[in-house]
Amino acid sequence: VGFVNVLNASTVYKVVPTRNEAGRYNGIGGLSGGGKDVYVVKTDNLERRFLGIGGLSAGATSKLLMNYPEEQRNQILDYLFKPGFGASLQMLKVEIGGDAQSTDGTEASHMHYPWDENYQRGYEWWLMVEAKKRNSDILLYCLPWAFPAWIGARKRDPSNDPELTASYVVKFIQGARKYYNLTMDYVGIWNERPYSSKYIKTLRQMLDEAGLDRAPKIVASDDLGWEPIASDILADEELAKAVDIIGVHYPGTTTTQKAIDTGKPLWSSEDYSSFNDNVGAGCWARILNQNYVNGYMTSTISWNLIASYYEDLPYARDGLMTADSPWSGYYRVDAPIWVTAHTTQFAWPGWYYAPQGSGSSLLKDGGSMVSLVSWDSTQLTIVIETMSRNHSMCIRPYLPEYEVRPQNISIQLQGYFAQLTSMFVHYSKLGFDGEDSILFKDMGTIPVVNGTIHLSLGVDEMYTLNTIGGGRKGNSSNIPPQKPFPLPYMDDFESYQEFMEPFNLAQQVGAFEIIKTTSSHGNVVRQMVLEAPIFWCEKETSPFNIIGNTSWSDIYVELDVYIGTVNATSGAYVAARVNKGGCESFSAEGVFFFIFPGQGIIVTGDLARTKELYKQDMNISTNTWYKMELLVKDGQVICLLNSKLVVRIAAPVSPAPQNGFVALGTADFGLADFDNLKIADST
Ligand code: 147
Repeated sequence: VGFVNVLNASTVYKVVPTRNEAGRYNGIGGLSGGGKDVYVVKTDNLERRFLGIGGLSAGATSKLLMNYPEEQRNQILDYLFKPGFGASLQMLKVEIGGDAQSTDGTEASHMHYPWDENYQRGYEWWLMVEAKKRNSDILLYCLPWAFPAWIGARKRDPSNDPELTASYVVKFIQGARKYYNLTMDYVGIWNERPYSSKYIKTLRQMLDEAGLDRAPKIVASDDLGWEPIASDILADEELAKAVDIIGVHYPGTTTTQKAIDTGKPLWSSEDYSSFNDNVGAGCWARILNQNYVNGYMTSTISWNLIASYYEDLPYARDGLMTADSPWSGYYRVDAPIWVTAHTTQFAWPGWYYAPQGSGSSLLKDGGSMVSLVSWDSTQLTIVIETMSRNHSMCIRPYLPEYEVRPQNISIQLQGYFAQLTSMFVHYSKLGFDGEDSILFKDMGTIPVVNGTIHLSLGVDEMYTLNTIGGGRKGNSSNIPPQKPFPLPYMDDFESYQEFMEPFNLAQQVGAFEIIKTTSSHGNVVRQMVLEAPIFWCEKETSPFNIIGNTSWSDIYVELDVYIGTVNATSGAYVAARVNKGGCESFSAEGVFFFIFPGQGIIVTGDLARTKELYKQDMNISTNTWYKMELLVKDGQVICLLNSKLVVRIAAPVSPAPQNGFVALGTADFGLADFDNLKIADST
């Protein structure tokens, strides 16, 4: 059972793990000769500091996480954040909710209205607290995708009134501190949307004057290119002072001379967004190394942190791991977690990258290596990846053709590290075409002889050579089996704390939160948004909240609905067979049963109400609870209002969706209350 396979009589060692042993590398001495390709690691001229690997919770990607049974929830959080256990993430970036759709749902704003301020909404606060509990050093970074309408001061543009927008962002940062003792390390501008230099400078000034004991650094501009931010920084001294870090999205591992000339740290502040199978893991391994090797980037953040949204929403499973089944407790620890561990369990923010050509470089026969040195220059970590092109494509940008071949390499340590006699080894090989993967395997040590290490690298492999030791592959047992969304399903919302979002209702437009009332209804779910927000998506229609399973076809839904008179919506609905969410929500189709006080009822085939299936004038009152029932069964749509049959029509036929989520919501931005949701199969 060899972990060390002597390829030829002399020298080159291939770490060949077998699947069932504990894998101690039995360091064989007497190395000479070695790989034809020699990589020199020089650590005397260190410049750029590694600033950590992060995960991004935004666009409602963590929606379903909070509702996991406590045991599994803790296990999942450990895989993400607990040092020396799993991904051991060093940075957590979160959305500053803006009451608007931001990819897989809407995240609530801390200020729905100018007169409103609330730090109990959503799940980002909770997530940050859980991350900090596990790693008090984790760095926090926040960024808005969208803004409530009032932020634009009568324009749909957060740059229109810089002081107003900055005070809104500063409040979020102060609230984090005041209510959760969380210190924001970094703050961004507006995700993938235009910035104004004026706003960035105003934000810098207001952060500095906000009485924070440590004001966050500004990252700009979280957009898809290095321009115009790099040129703007070069041309404007005051802007250069305000911006601490240039953060770019999906850089394809490259940067520009202008970006380098700014002298700022360069980050890939959003990257990955790839399905988390082994190809996704290959993508992540390649960009984690090559964002530095090719593009000088010293931090890379994964969108998303964890795929905790209904799988049929956009960008299914584009997270480091998957937890989208809270009702069963089932989750998956996907390979990107162990790819992350290859760096994060052996190097920390503040360490230095060895410069390109002196320990960080592309490998001659494909792949790359980076060398990281501790702040005091006593520890060395070398991360190597050899991901082939077809096994490491990311969602974007296009990946040019390249070859990776098995190769023998020699790594020559110079200076202080030349005296090492061995280094610890962790190893992964991503399996394809039915082959098993080996993930984050402890291989013991590899000999260093005369400062030289010989390695025989295969394809789609990772090695972490390190002096620090440790490295632990956390393992939580008892992952429950996956089950479909349970039926019958009932929620009277009484178990929630006020201002929370109902757990399984994945809001796509609008913000729905638990409000305590003194009526016999007790807790209700209230749609809170009064005015169309400053969208992140191209457009939004009516507040829209989905739940359940897209395989549902014949289904029964029951819901109590109340529409008042002050700031109220004009109508409200329950729906079935709903086929869309995310930025496409405006075009969602299904069967929608609406009531409009003072008007009557309609049944439509879409959320936007362009496909009317039935209409009837009827006396419906404001300030009154109605029980709405929608049954889709055997080719019929049946609606009841206060237990009275009001609609019986043929169900729309294909191409109208024949299956989909259940949904509820309001006809326009405005208040409505919902209670006693029941979903059952149609029998
Ligand atoms: C990014 C967003 O910033 C994320 O919130 C999330 O939506 C992510 C999903 O992949 O995508 O936005 C992008 C949308 C489109 C492109 C790039 C980023 N694009 O077409 O190049």
